[in-house]
Amino acid sequence: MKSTYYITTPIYYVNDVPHIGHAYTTLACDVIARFKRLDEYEVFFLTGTDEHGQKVEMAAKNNGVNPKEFVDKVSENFRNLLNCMNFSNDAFIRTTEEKHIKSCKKIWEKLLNNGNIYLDKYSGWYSVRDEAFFSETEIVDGKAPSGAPVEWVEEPSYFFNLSKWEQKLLKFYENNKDFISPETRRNEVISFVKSGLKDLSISRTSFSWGIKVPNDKNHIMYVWLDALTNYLSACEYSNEDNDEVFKKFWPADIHMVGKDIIRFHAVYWPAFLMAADLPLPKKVFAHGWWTNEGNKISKSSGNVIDPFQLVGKYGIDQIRYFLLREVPFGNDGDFSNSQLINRINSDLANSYGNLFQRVVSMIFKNCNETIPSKPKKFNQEDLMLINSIKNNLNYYRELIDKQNFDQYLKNIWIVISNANKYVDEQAPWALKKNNFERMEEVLFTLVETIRQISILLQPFIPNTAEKILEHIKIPHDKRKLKYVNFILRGNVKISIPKPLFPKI
Ligand code: ME8
Repeated sequence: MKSTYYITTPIYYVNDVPHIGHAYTTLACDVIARFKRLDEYEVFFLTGTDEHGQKVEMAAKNNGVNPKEFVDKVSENFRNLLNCMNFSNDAFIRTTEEKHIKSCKKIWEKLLNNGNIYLDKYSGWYSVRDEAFFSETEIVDGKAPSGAPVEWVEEPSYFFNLSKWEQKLLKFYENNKDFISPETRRNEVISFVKSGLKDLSISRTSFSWGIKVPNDKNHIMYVWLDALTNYLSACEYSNEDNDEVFKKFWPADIHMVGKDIIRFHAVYWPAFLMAADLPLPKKVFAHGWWTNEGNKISKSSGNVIDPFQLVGKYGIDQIRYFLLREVPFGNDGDFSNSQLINRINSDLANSYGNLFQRVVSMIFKNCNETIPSKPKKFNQEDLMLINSIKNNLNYYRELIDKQNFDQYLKNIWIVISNANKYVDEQAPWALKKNNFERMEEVLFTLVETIRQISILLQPFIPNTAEKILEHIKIPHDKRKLKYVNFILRGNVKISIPKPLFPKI
């Protein structure tokens, strides 16, 4: 039986337009999901939209439509992003779906029956933009720590007994060192929990756009309890007739989030799950924050980077490559057009694109349009190149499991650069005149190296990797990771290649 792998993105608030930050999180998940599929896992890759709450209700009102009409329309923007960036998600969950509503009610009842919910009154600060409650001590200059405006709220509310879970959470972090990544976020979360957890308000009564609390029709569920539960709903938590999918995929292997929402995923979510007697996800990774040429990205500053426009201008694989190569995953990053153009020209066009172009053109011109057959022998230089990826497959697996995308790409680009050097040193054009057989060995070694590189690049730049593998006639069913260890047979006809990455 195949191993399974369940990976999730945050579900995005529909009131926003999808921007580069949303594309970034989903891209990271897409790369991991594609890699795991290549490594023969049965993958469940989930994304979706967060459609309830005060923020969305207000946005609908400002647009003069009822919330349901509004969310039906704007959640479409996030579905369009999937095509635009070539994302391979297996499911798209909306929190207005029936099966999600059922899941939320189910988890609420579980928490209630386990004695973890009680009715009281909330009085304190609330930030609609963050959809979060804040105590007096957290308020900075009259605002939430994120800079969002806050309002004073006093209303009856159900509470979750979060304080009871403080020690259990700390113990869980201690026993599961990889649960929160990277390390800085882990430390941040641990010190937050150590500073003392207060019970959490989990219902609201002053607006109505949300899921009704099962035992009290005057309350709607706090939007974060509703939103986090999507990870259960999507794998059929509330399907009473069939629990196969849930058993197969839950707990999730990784929740990928931005650092802004780590507290919800690494504190509240595991506490809710413990309290509901459900297994905990294996990892929460909180990546860094993109700014635009040094400035915070926001709709109000009008500097939102539109992924649809970027992809239209530069190409899907170019943007996918840039986002994961430019900034070590986990760190903040600054988006700059000039850096993007540099990466496209130097890494993609001059290095990888050029390697493919020159090797395939030489074969086309000099070897009767046919990749030479596998040589009888390889010399030391050939083997160095051919084995550099083969011998390190487990290292690449490890880099993906650590979400270390830039290192993965850097390593591959070292091989690309070595392959380009090898072309210069072996000078196949000179061999053509005096040692045709050696020229064939050299060209074979190069195509074999390109094959391995392209198998490993499929998760990152799927369209281009596919074009290359097609071009050198690697059958579809021989593109999985394990086939890196096989070797090309050669002796297949090829056509003249077109440039893969036009220079900008
Ligand atoms: O928080 N840089 O949704 P959201 C990097 N609905 N990533 C960014 C970014 C930026 N500048 N801006 C946004 C919510 N993101 C909740 C989630 S989950 C159960 C509920 C990404 O639409 C990043 O992943 O505000 C961040 O965590 C997420 O978008 C926030 O999306």
